[in-house]
Amino acid sequence: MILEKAIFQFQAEGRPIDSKPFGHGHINRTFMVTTDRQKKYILQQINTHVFKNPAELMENVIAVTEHISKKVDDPKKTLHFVPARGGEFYCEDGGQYWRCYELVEGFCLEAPETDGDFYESAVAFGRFQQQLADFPADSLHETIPDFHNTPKRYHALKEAFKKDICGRAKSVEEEFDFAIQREEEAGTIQKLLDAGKIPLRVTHNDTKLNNVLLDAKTRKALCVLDLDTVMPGTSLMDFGDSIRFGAATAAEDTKDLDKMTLDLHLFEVYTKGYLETCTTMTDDEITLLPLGAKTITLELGIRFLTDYLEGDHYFRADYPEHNLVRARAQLKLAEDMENKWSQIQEIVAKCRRNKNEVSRD
Ligand code: GN1
Ligand code: MG
Repeated sequence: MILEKAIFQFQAEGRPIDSKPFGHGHINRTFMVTTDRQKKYILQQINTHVFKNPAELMENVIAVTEHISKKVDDPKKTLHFVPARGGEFYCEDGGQYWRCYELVEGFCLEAPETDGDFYESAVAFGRFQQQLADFPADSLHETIPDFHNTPKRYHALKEAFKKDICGRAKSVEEEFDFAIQREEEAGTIQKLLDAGKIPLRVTHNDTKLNNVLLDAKTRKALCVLDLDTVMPGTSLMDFGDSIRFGAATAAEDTKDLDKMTLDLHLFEVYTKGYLETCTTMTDDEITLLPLGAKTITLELGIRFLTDYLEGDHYFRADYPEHNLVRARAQLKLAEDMENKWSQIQEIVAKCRRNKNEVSRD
């Protein structure tokens, strides 16, 4: 179904008069639509190659946003989806799935411009976790099975390396070896989760800074976007993914590896904001935060590497080596985290102490 037709399938206010591409997602196609009543909507085509069951995906999204909407004082603090003419929260035509939500005015950032911006993103994701602490995580569908199951991601990497369908394995031996040397440690969080030693929570699973909507005037957090991967999971990966993306000193796909390091100051800013807002974090979870950051960084590195080996069919690549460049940048960041390990741990300990002092006051 073409965009022009999809627009008319939803119970929006007014008739669509304009649409334009919106955002920087790697997976879905996103448009902003304006109607003749000056209402603005976000219309998205769900990528069914990645999300095999859009109906279940939308069930998750609606359940979670309705839960949150009962807890907020301002409608801008969560997303509001628009039903299609048939009453479902998506429409389907010829195997294509679309969904629509009301645009919340605000802005998203690719990199923090101030410490305050990054702090606010921690507040947004911490609040999200907190608001859903009483939501039954196991009632959610797994929209992408084993999404952050790091051992399974390793398995996929090894398979791709062995099969080498694009003849690229030889050129990535160094990156492959770096990842494999860390395989056991990178499986720790999944093992703890499987053993019930850390809690299963409702998690966002794509906690990049650019998925946080900030208020244009106050620059305070409004809400988090991109709820497609909301699933049962661990808060450690949510925390870690924010660090991986927002506390890095270079873009996710930088070619200049010397520029890719962990900014310890931003790490502290985020940790402080997250722990202050998400007060349901257990002691064990807090202790494991550094490992969360390192694990998700390695995991994304090996996902990019796997996709490169398999011929770039998952992540949209702007040029032939793009996924390799992305993989290298992530692995470099993981290495820098290792070099700064004791400082990272000290920061987490300090933020834990501050949080405990505040809650005792
Ligand atoms: C994908 O499309 P986007 O940018 O929201 C990916 C995330 C990765 C991210 C890397 C469903 O998210 O897991 O961390 O790219 N989403 C999915 O930028 O695979
Ligand atoms: Mg996403």
